[in-house]
Amino acid sequence: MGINFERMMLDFSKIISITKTPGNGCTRFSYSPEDKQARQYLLSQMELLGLSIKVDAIGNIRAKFGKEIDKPSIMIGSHIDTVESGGKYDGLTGVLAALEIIRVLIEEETELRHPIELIIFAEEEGSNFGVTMLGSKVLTGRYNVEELKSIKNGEGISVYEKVQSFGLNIENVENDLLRKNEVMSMIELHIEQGAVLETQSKSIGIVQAIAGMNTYKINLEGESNHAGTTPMGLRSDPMVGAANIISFIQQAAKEMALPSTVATVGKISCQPNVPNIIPKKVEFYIDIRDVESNGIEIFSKKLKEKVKNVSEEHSLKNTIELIGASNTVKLSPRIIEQIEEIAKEQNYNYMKLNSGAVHDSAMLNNLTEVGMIFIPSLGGKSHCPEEFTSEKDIHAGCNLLLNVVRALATK
Ligand code: HGY
Ligand code: MN
Ligand code: MN
Ligand code: MN
Repeated sequence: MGINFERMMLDFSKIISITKTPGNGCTRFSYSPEDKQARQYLLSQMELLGLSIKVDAIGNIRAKFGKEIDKPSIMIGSHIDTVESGGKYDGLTGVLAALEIIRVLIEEETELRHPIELIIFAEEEGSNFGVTMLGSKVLTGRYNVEELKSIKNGEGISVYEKVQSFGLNIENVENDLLRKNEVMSMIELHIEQGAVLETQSKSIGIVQAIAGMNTYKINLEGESNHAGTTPMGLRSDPMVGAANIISFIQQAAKEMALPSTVATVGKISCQPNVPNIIPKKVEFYIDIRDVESNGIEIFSKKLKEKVKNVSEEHSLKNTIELIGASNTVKLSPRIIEQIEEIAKEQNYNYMKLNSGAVHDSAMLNNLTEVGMIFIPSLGGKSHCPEEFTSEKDIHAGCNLLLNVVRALATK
């Protein structure tokens, strides 16, 4: 018996309608009213199934079922938070697949030797604070309560305050850490968010490695002055410095780093941000990724050198803050083999590939065996309203995950 696809699509249409930007993609930040509404719906579905539910200190939702509930679980799930005006499928597909798979396993009364655990990670996108995978990083002990008081959003509100005001008990972080023996394996179904499967005409991707990622916040400070009366030779203009560094980033990622290195500046701000004033400060974020473990280090070294040289040339003060970091993660050979065995048996049209996007399951890699299944993204587009994955591919990916979970849970 496969999943009940119509039932899953009912969940899907409910959740994608919960967005702050109707008509312009999905905007559902963690700890927002939209998040609360989506959580209420999903928690009510979990209660209907009689799952034992826990919402942890940072807002990860964990829901388990199975006779021997305290044995190491098979964990499936993803995230429901989005970027600003993001797509419908990023994260949500993996969560709804997990919910539907649990429904099917309960209905068919499969004899399970391990409990199945649905997880919905909080703040995967980092849309509030710029730190991706915050929920899974806190779950796995990468941030403590004190540090959560120092990570702040653009309005100066800390993670601690935001999560507390969402009604969670953030002080409980240390008690809610994931322990080594809790999870036997974690498998995340996710859209590829790239164009490899599509160009290779494959419907399933078995992920080998997940890119590492460094997020830097760069602040350049010069001298604000009158735009009309200040001679060009007497300026220390941080916007010119930023422009130099940003164009270098593109060139360096293309020509001076590893072929697998990518780098993006997707967020920039300027003070006082007035057309007839030479800026005082310019702040921008750099997202650097690579599936090769030394790629980020090679790039970061060149970046720091460039920031230093440009600051000297334009008499600017600079700060470079590493606000988020995650290593390249090679996924579990046992889980990859299990997925491939079933994909072969059931004639899925699959290939193995790496993930340029980061994913929560990578954060659990030192505590359990991790695998990921990708399904195609039309035109490789993601993190935008045009993001699309066909129902046929979603259905195939869910059924593959269901059969992998059955195999792992009955061993
Ligand atoms: O940015 C990412 O790779 C993920 O979608 N948060
Ligand atoms: Mn995602
Ligand atoms: Mn994403
Ligand atoms: Mn993810």
